[in-house]
Amino acid sequence: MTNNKHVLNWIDEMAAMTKPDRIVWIDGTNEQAEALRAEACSTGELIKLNQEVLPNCYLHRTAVNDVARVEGRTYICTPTKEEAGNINNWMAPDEMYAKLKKLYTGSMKGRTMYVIPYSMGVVGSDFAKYGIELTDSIYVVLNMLIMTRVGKNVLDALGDSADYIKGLHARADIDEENRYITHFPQDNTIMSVNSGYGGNVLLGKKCFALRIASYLGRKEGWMAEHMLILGVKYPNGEKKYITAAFPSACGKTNLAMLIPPEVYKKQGYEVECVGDDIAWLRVGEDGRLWAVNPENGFFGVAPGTNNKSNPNALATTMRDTIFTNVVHDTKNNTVWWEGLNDNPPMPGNAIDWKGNPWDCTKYDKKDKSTCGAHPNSRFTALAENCPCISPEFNSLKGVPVSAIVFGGRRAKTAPLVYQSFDWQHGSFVGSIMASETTAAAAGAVGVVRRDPMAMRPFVGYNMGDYWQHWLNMGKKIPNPPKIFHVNWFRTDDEGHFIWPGFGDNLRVLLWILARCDDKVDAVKTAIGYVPMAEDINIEGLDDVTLDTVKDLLSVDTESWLADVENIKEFYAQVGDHVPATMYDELAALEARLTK
Ligand code: OXD
Ligand code: MN
Repeated sequence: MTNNKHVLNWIDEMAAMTKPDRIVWIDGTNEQAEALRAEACSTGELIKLNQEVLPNCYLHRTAVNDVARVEGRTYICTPTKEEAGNINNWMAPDEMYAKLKKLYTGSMKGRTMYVIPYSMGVVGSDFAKYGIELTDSIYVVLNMLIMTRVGKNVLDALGDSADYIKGLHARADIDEENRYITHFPQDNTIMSVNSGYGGNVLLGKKCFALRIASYLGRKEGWMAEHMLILGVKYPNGEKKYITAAFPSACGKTNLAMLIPPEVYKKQGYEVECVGDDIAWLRVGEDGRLWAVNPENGFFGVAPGTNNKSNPNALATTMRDTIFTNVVHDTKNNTVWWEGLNDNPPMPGNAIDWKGNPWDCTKYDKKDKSTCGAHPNSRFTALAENCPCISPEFNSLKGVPVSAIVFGGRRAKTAPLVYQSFDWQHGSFVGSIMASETTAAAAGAVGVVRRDPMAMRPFVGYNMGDYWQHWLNMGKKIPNPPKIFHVNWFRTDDEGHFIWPGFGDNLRVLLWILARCDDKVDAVKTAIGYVPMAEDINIEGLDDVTLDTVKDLLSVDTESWLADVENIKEFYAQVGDHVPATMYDELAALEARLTK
C-alpha cells in the first residue's frame, strides 16, 4: 500500500522481532472489516449481537485481569527523568527498549500482525497527525476503525515522510506482571504489551492524542487536552463553542451530548457535540483559539448510560458498536449494563462480563463483585451515529472556542461555577483541579485527588513544564477564551446532590457564554467571579429555589484555606518545575482568602 521506506523498514524491523506468521495491511474498506468481524466471531473473540435490534453490533470480553488503564505501568521514557517529571513513571529509553524486546520477541508467532495506518484529525487537514499501529488483535483493528480515520488515504497523505507516530501492540500473554504501556516522545514511538483493554491498546487515543501529542504541542506551539468540545446553538442560529476538562467519571460524555431542558428546547436552543474526550487546540489566523476533536468515535463508559442520563449516547450505540465487558442477554442476543434500565436479563438468560452465568437477583449495589457488567465496561461507537453530532465535526479548521471549563467532583469547596480573572489565573485554576471520593455509606468525605486540567495520567512530559506551556500559550492567543470552573457535585449535609445536573447544566453554560460576551455581571470573590444567584435561570426546576442557588454559589473560606494547604503539598510533589507564576497565583489566592 506504500513505498515509504521509513514505514516499510520499521515494519520489517518489528516483524523480525515479533515474528508473526502473516502481515495484513488494513485498507479501511468495509469488505475487509466484514471479513475480520467474521473471523473474530469464528474464534469467539467477538459475539455477533441481534442484527435486527443492534445492526452491526458486537460484544467482546477482555481477560478478567485486564479491564482498565494501568497508570502504574504507564511510562514516559524521555532521556532524563527530569523531562518526564515526578508525576509520571519514568524509565531510561535504552533500559525500557531492552526490557520490551524480551517481551515482544516471538510474541506474534502463530498470529497475524495487522498494519493500521490511521489519522488523528481529518486526513489532509492542518491539525491532522498520522500514526501506524501494528497489532496482533482483530479487536484492536475493529476498534481503531471506529475511533480513528483508517485507510490507504492516510499513507497517501503521508507520502515519503517519516513524520508519523509508530505504535506497536502485542497481546503476548496478557500478563499483568509484564504489562507495559510506554511512550518514547523523542522517537515518536508508543509500545504496548500484555494488554487487550482499549485504553492501553487503542494507541491513537490516550497514548498518541494526549501523551505524545501534548509533547508535540509544547514543541510546536499548540495544545493537546483531555477536553470535550460542544457547541451551543442559540434560537437566532448563532453558535458558540466550549471545551471542558473533567477527571474521569465526572460526566464528560454526558455534558458533551446534553439535551436542553424543556424551557430552552421550546425556545429553540440546541447543543451539538464535537467531541467527548480529547481536544487539539491551535491559535487561528483570527487570533482566537480553535479546537478539533482528533477522534472519530466514542469509547464511552456503559454503566450509568441510559435514556435519562444520556439519550444521545444510547442512541449512538444502537448500530455499528463494539460493546466490551457488558452483560450478554442471551435470550434476545442483546446487551445490558447496570443503570441501563430496570429490566436486567433474568438468570438463565444472562452472562456476566467474565463470561459466567449471572444472577441479577443477587446484585448488591455496594458489592462490585455482584455486577453483571464491569464498572468500566465500554461502548465503542461512531461519532457520525450520534444524533447531536455537530455539522462541524469534520471541519478542517475546527471550531472557535469561547470558553474553557474546568471541573471536579467536590462535595463542598468549589461553587457551582466561577470565572477566573484572566488566562494566567485560569491556568492556575486548571492546575489545582481536583476530585473527591465520598464514602457515601459512612457519610465521610474521602480523599482529594489532584488532577490538573484532567491531564494527570496523560501529560507526556514534566507536569510543571506543561503548566508553563499553558502560561506561554496565553501570551500567544490575542483573543483567548475565558476560563471557568464548575462543580456539578455539591452535596447537602445528608450527602445528596443539590444541583440536578445533566441537561440542566446548560443553565450554567449559558451564564458562562453570557460572561464571554460581557452580557452579565458577576460578584468578585477571593477565588474568582461568581454569578449573582438570580442570573442562573431556574425556570422549570421544581427542587431548586433562589436560596438553593445562593447556597450552590457560596464560597467557604475555611474549606478553601484547607485546600490551599493541600495544593501546596501537591505543588511540592510536582517539584521544582512548577512555574513561579503558579506559586504567585497560589500566594495571591491565600492572601485574598485571609484578607
Ligand atoms: C477515558 C478516561 O477512558 O479518561 O476516557 O479514562
Ligand atoms: Mn478520558
